[in-house]
Amino acid sequence: MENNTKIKFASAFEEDVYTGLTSYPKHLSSKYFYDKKGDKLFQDIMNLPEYYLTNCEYNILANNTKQISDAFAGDDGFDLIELGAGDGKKTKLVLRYLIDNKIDFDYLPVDISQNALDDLEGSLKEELPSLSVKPQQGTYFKTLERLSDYNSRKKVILVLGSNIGNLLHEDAIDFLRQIQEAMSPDDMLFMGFDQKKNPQTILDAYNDPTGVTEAFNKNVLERINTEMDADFDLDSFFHWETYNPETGTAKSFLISNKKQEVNIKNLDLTIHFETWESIHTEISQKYDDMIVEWLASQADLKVTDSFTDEKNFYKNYIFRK
Ligand code: AVI
Repeated sequence: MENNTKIKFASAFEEDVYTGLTSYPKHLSSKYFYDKKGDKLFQDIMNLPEYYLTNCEYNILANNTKQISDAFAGDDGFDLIELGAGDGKKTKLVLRYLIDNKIDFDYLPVDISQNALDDLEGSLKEELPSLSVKPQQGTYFKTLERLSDYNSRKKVILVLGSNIGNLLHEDAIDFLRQIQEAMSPDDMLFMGFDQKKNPQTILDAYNDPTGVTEAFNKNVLERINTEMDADFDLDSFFHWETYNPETGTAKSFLISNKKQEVNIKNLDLTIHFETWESIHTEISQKYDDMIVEWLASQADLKVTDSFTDEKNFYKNYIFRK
């Protein structure tokens, strides 16, 4: 372990790059995939035929709209808080049903990016003009804390896309616990979890032949090049995916195809790579009911219902306190 306590870093990204690339084995966090280009690449991934997650979750919401919306609404009004709303394509199924059935609710999409919220609000104004939208710019947990007694009525917290899968179990429990702490006894959490399945289906989803996933993975190197004045040669790294069916963990790596040195000027750092040396960049955890129930219990939550698609590829669970 390197001692980097005396180095002044301009950002958490710089510090994480320093720590990750001076560790053995090397690692970088997938949270740094996402800038303007990374967001666009992820949109492209969601349209890939191999990336079944988005379609499965859309189908679950489309085939169970009434049951899910009725569970959200209960007998009185409520508020729907969505963490990381994206383009809202899936959520609009539920929003439309709630409006058509004259349910009293506000929709509060939460995102760190004001741009993403502005785009979503624009499309909602056009498609669902009578919807009451209250966009919330900020981090998930600061916003949840701030909203803990918004309208002082039931809250439903929505987290779609199996984003929890990009966290190690320990961090996933932390994530669930922070949500649990912001919930009142009547509140509900509705969250998507990609399921364990044929390992080949999973490998294919993270290994598309068009190379979009590879470009997405390499975007972290591209960001280091532009934001830290580094000289990663993107052609001398390739994307590699593994899946462990026992643990349900898919892992993405970037592998150096030659012995090389990379300079990161802003960190005053030269990194040496051996031929075939890896940088671990992402985990995409796959689940089954036992793992989800274990995570929930660790966070003092209970699974009370779930919805799946006909192939059991993906599942959305309802949690209560
Ligand atoms: C955002 N997250 C749930 C995606 C996943 O499936 O792990 C990110 C992704 N990485 C490669 N393809 C998609």
